[in-house]
Amino acid sequence: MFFKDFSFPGGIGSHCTPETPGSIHEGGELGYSISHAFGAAFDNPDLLVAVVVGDGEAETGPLATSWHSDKFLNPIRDGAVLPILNLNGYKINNPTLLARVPNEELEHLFKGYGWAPHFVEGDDVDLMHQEMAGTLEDCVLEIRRIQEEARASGKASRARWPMIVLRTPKGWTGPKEVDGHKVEGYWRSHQVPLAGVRENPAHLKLLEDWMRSYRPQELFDQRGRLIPELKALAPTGARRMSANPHANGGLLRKSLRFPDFRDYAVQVEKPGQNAAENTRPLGRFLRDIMRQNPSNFRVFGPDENSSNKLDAIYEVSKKLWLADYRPEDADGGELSTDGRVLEMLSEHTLEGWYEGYLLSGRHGFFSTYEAFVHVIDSMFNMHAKWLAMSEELPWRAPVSSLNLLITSTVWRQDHNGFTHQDPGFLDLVVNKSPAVCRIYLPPDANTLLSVANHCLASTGYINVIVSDKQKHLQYMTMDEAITHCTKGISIWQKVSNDQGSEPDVVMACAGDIPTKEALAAVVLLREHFPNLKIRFVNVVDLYRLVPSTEHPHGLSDRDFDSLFTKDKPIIFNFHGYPWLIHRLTYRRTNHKNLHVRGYKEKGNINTPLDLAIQNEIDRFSLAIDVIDRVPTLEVAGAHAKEILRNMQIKSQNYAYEHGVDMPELDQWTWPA
Ligand SMILES: Cc1ncc(C[n+]2csc(CCOP(=O)(O)OP(=O)(O)O)c2C)c(N)n1
Ligand SMILES: [Mg+2]
Repeated sequence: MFFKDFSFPGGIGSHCTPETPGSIHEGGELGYSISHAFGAAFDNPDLLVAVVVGDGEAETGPLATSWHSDKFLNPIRDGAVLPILNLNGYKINNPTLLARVPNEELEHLFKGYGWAPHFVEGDDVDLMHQEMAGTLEDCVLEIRRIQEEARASGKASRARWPMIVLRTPKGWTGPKEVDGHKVEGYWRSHQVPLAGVRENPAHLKLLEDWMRSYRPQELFDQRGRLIPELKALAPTGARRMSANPHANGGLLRKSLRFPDFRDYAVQVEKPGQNAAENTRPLGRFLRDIMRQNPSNFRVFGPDENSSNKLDAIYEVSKKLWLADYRPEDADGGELSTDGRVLEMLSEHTLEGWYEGYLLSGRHGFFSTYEAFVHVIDSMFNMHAKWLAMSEELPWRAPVSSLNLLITSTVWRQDHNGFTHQDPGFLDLVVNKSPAVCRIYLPPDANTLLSVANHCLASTGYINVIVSDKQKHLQYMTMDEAITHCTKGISIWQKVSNDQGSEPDVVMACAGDIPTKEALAAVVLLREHFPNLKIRFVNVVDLYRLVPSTEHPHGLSDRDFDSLFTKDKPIIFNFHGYPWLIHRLTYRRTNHKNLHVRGYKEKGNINTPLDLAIQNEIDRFSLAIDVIDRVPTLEVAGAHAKEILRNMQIKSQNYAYEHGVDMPELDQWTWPA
């Protein structure tokens, strides 16, 4: 039964998949065993997380950078992590680098990362058990000593935590040789050392001998049950590895305590008149969440929380820093040995910590630059898969959602340029199970607050929120924002003039800058064509575009058709790559009339309007798009088109001459 369950079609996975009780780390994609372990240890003062690291895994980027996690472990309020680097010498097909350098070099390496390495080496099973047991004991005592000292003195400082380098043969105790090739102690032992057991009797015999070498008759009774004296060795209840509640974090999860997000609202008297930094009120909201949840909420960022205008958070909790301090750090450094904001320039390590923190039952928030969230593409993939599988397991209690704020976005890379323009993460997100992914593009500060409040309270999802950090026009009062976000997509009545009739065109948009340009386009069109009936639709919840049969947030076809019409032209101004909107809507009735603008990889050092013009998401291009697609304007609109084109040329020339956009265009507001 066991053999037909393990790694067998329809059975349980060969990795520590979500179906494996006691696991928070499948390890499918290698590289973040250590960061996951640290995530579990943070704010768990009594927890000791032992983590086995493959020597091949240790060559990956995420793992290599995660050794630095030791500088973020506060011995007073955090638990401990004991890494066990399994130097078995090989990967799938190659020796490992760390196994082929002298021990002295290894020792220097790990000391250099701040660890105190202990070596356990050999291949004599009985001796090795003793030696490993002794070393583990030394390490645990050392960990306790560090913790007791810090906790007694109340002074948190950097510690040289122990780690173990365990050098053993790969495929240890497996077949020594197969078909004349060395297997035990060589890469040939990786995963399936005997490939031909079905057709090759010699292989089958080797398999039998190998299995019998573990003397199952001494371990199991006639019916295949573990004998009572061995069973009695296992701990009981939550002490069992499989029943450890930290590895089924939803069981330990306590709901966040929330201040009322409405208290952080930006005052909006009239829509589209005043600008504000969209992320700044969110920073104040996060600050007070941190205040009310001092031991189970963390904020993560790759050196960017200030840059992303979330720095209000430091009023309540600083950035954890246990390494050396300099006098100048007192001047705006916002560092502290008991800070609860984690900043390190490794998106991998942050994401790993955050996942480990969530999977062991806590809450958090991660903000990162849009272009570089791609660094963790595959980690996002793995977590999404973990969540999707976990949803099918009734015994896994739901964990808090992973909330990812994507900011410093493509459209405002004024001095950074082309490398910082990449809104493609959303394309990746929509590949994943609709059961676990959400995408929000709030157009202003109040909608961002409403979305963030919703996301932080949720469980079981990855919530991706796209919002730029620069000053942007504010459109909605808090009440309007809540209504808009609740619907996820709506017609902006004050901007539309098709009430009671059919529109000539639908102007749709998603994202802060695209929304502003679409609004400005509506104003231009009104000037030139006062009778044109325009319906203005804004999308906050991107999955509203998808059919309801495909995503729980999807609109029914009937609702979609009534918003977007069955036959009128739709101009959709999108934050990301335009084809994503086609991908989400290709089955909708009016898809053939849908014309999407978005980022097309045109950019450099640009002013915001120049970048918009280059990618044709600007007000002039959108107005031209409308002229080209509304049948009555195709010919009549020629003169207006000329004027709009001239405006594009004029504003680009101005930008190249002065380095900024023409003030009247840059400071454009909705006509009062
Ligand atoms: C990031 C990543 N790259 C490649 C693989 C494919 N892969 C699976 S196992 C393995 C070798 C791992 O070697 P090691 O970490 O030393 O593990 P062990 O020797 O204990 O099997 C590789 C390359 C993977 N799972 N993840
Ligand atoms: Mg190995």
